[in-house]
Amino acid sequence: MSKHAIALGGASLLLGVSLIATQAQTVAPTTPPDPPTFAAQGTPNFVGISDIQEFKALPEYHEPSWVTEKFVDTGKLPPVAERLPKEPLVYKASNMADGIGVYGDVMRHVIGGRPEGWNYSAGQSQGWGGIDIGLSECLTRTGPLFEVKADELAPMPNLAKSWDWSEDGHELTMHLIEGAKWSDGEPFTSDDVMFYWNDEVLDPNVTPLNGATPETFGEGTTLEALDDYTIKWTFKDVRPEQYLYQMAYGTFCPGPAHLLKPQHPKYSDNTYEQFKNAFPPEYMSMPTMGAWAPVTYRPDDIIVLRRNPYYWKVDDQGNQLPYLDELEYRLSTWADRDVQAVAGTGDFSNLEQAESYVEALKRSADPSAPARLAFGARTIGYTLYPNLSANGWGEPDERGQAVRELNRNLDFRQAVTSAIDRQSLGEALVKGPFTAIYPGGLYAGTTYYDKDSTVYYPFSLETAKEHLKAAGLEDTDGNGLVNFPAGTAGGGDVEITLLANSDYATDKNLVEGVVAQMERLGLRVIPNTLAGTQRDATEQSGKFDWTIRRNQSELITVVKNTVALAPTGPRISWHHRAGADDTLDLLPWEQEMVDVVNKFIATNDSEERIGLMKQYQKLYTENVNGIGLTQYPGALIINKRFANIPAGTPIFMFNWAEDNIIRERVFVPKDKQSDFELFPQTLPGAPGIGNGPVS
Ligand code: BQZ
Repeated sequence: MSKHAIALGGASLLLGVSLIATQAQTVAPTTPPDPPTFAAQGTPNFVGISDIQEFKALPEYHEPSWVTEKFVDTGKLPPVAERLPKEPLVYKASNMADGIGVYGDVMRHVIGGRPEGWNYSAGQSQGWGGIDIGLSECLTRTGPLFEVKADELAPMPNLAKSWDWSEDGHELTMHLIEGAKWSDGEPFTSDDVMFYWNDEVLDPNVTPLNGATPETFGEGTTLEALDDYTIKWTFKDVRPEQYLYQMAYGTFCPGPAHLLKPQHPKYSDNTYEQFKNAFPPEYMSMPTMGAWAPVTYRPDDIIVLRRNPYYWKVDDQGNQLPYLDELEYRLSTWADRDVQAVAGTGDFSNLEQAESYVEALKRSADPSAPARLAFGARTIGYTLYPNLSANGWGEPDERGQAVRELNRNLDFRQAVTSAIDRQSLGEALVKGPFTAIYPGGLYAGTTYYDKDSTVYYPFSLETAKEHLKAAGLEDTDGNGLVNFPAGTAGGGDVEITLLANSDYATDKNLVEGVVAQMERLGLRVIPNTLAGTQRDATEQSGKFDWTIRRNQSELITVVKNTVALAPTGPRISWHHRAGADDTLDLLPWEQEMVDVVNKFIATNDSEERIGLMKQYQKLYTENVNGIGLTQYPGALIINKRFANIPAGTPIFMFNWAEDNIIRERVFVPKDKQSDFELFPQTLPGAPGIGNGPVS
């Protein structure tokens, strides 16, 4: 490896350049081209968190009249004031786009996943598409932060309504919402929080959905309950405020301990598998702190949820939320979600598959179209990740191990990224100003992105082939494909498996593009496209050579899921986890990335943070930690009868739009209300197999 200073467009960058033959017409790394201007992007009304919500007791509370008549007056439920906590979470009407709402109606979601069961905190998926987001209330909240002013950006209080740091900054005392209840009327207390921490996060036999591990909250961090409504964290770092983002969706959303604990192997004769499957999809009214609870499930057909009578949030007129009485999740495909939302037979979609853009735009342009479509920022991005573990993660065979060694070779990764024609990958998805050339790393257009710190290897097959040679790969049998060196995997053609999600046309489209472009380079790539949950499990087990993934929040926001920016723990990184001996065999530049990320978490100085993320971006893109494929904006499609949809809502940033729009305060004006509800004027019944809605 040697270092050169090269003038690039006036910016000088110190670059690690391999000793590839300079006589071939090779192209040197540069900074990436700017993304095409995308004028259609909506803009949020930036506010402070205190403009959105507060916690306080109100003089009076209200509920839908049919709840009073059919449930309270008949003694089936206590009065609303007794069902609410001492100080409910109060949403301020001044921050609601259409103000105080009215009760009634249903939001009809369509989803591409399928429920495995209701045990989220033991790792079961409910089918995605907003169903787990709605059922899982967490200590803090981040979805709505897309509309929070940068200088006031911090996780929003949620189940934890306030917190204080100790003088020395190592202890964080959190005050939980007091007197709140689960949807079956049982009290929510620190027991629920401590069961999640002690018996799920800290228990190596349990992996909550969305993968919380002890390191997610900082190595050596402890948590204890001081009383029913007070918990105390103790951190090694001083005031690592970063971890408050980890206490939001998807990593600190406690489940109902009063039902889960009796099923846990520590407190029963169950195995861990029996514990995980103790609440199958047929089990109805699984207690939730969310606004709606499941009342009906028909396999491959539909899940229906009805309003939670114990929901602990109100508007500032004292109306108990949610406004919508019912949520439906049609079990179909993600592509069908777009079609139904545009057609008006469904009510909501995150338009995220670029292939559907032109048709969706055409259909929703018609003034009489049932749904409105609004683009947000370019926050949908795909990256190809090489598996960087060479010490056993995923138990690779001889061929697999040889590919791991190649993945850990810089020239090999430079060959792959230089052979990626991102322009044509993007155009194969959708023509027009949507897709941007994305080298990998932090996204252009986001807070911590710095163009001059971003190393881009332009598309050049010649350069790629030079890198491949420098990595020691030649086509020794003349069939157009390079071979492993003699003595490695039988000197056969280099074959690489590529894991991807078969639930999305975009993922499959990108796989086709990568396979064709790698063939040109002389690499045989074999697709392994699996349905969502299977794909996720295969990736988490390390059983892949390469994986294509739609990136999560960390590469957009940096502050959300920061720990996942590098292998900061044995089971955190998407593409480099601990091997059989529980150790991580990090490459030197990976260790530098880990150090930079840990420094970022340990400081709250904004200047220092900006500097650290420049270092991170340089390390990531120069060393090709991941191979960016494309980046484009998504669009929110919502039926026009719904009100209180915040302006400029991105479909994805800190979280998905199902969280970002704050569904519990979305409503349908009386004169626009439909008769689509399947179980009007009913509430969730008692938890149990087959228990339907009650009236
Ligand atoms: C949004 C999201 C809400 C998961 C899932 C799905 C899983 C992944 C990812 C998205 C779906 C929708 O994404 O595509 O628009 O509704 O659910 O949770 O891809 O397979 O594991 O990370 O969020």
